[in-house]
Amino acid sequence: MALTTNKYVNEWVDEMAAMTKPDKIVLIDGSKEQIDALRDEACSTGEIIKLNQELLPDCYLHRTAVNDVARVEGRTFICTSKKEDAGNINNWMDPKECYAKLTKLYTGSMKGRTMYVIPYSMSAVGSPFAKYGIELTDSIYVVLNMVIMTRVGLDVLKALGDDAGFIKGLHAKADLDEENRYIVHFPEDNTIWSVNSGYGGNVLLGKKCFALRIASYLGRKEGWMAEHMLILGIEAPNGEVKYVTGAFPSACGKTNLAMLIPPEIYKKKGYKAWCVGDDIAWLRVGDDGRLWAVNPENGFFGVAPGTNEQSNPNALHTCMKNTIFTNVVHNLDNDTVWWEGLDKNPPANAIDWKGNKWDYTKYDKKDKSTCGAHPNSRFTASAANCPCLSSEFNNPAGVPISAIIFGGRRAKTAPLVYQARNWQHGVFVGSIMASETTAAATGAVGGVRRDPMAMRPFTGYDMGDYFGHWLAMGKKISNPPMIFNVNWFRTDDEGHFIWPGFGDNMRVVMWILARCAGEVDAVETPIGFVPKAEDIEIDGLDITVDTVRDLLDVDAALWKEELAGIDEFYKQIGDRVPKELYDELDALKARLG
Ligand code: SAT
Ligand code: MN
Repeated sequence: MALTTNKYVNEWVDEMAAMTKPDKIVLIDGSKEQIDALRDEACSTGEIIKLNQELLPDCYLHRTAVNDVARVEGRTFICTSKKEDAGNINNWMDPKECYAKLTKLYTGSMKGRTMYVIPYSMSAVGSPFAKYGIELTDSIYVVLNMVIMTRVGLDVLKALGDDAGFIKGLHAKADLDEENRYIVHFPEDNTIWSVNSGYGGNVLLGKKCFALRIASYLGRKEGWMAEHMLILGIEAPNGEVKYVTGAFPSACGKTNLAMLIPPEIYKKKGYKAWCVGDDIAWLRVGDDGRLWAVNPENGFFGVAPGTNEQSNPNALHTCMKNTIFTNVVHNLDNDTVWWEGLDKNPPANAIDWKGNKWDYTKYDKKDKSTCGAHPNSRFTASAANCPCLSSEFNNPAGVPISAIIFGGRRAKTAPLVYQARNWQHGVFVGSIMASETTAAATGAVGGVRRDPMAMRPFTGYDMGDYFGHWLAMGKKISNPPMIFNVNWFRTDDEGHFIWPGFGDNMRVVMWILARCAGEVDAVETPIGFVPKAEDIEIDGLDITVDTVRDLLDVDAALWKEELAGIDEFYKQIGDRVPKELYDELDALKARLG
């Protein structure tokens, strides 16, 4: 019997099954009975571990293979027919060659296994933003995560109808062989293939693979944008809500900013903060000439370590039920979970992320190999669990964006906040983003790398063309958001963060919104507009206006050192970097003197 009523879906599933040879094919309808049964099956095989159902209802623990704990950028490819279209920043493989190479790896890889067919929607089914995908996978863990992270079910097939316009994702765990791990994208074929991994970002194909790499490609073609951005709403005491998006590299605090708790000074005046999204935004120009955003996801795949009652109580509460924890510590005494930075009571009787007995007394903050939880351990939790979820979360029209905020981890150069002079300059500001690397991708942690718009690992086409698309979008938005850059991570001479961060970042967002409303002045510097120190609210903080002044300082000498690096990076991207951005670079040079 045919699997669905859509012949394109059926033909493609048949073709993939002929290659991978699963014993069984199961359509995921998203029903509670089906998902419960899959969960039970995964528990019985040890793929997931059921946690204390009184303390953590419907929560489970999963451990990935030890060699499979983060996205693998070196093994991620964009396979366009012309190499130039993938650009110099992406890894490229010829599509024909890539299909052939991976076909060998997939062939027979699902023998003895079940192939699950997951119909899913990115953003609310039926929304003008919505795009549909089908992921084929032999991993129940993937099914259970996709059910949380996206909208899964038969209504997706219904909305797709007889159409061929769905994103075809194929995932096989195969042998989890690192040497043969590939995450490849064929934007011209709406296809994603992933093999030999079981880690979230590599295998939850709706997330980075579709909602960023493929979607960015589609967005350029169709005149919209797919960005690595959180979406945050700030509600004023009069009930009016203003929305901002924020682009930060992985593990730089997007989830924390997206779920912030307002500092006391704002709370008592009646301000509230609402989370629309913590990782990905799809943006379109509305009839009103503004930029409108939706979060295409339906859950959070957040970094666990450092999440606690102070840093992000909303995230903590979000993952206290119906959550899958990956690579955290298992507390055997009460069947709960733990991670570094959760609290000061590491469990004495525990298993670490590798599945070994863990001795917390040997834990050394400076030696990551002694951690109980992997630094990139994660929680997968439903957006609906989030105490500060915006009432607009499911609004098919999205929310109007007042400001776009770029940011990264910089110990010195970037000030706490600055505002771009206009859209074009803002695109330049985004394009020169740089950040110290984190554990979210394999590789060295802590070096500075250029990460334009936080999209370096996620742009499905040439980076120069991507900048060009930003400039082109600016021409279509008659009432564009203002563009800012923030840096929460400036350090003092001993390497301590100066700015308190977390919920107190709202103080900076409030200045940003005041600028958007034309309510506050700013000081012009060579890099853009910075606040007057006294305009950053510090009531309730133990830092002084002078410290804020230091945080806002623009060190011309450091910026002059940046110039050569920017030029070099543009050259590396290649000849599609728009002239406008070189003009901006020249103008910056001139302003720095
Ligand atoms: O691993 S994911 O790509 O899903 C998360 C991240 O790195 O931002
Ligand atoms: Mn991310």
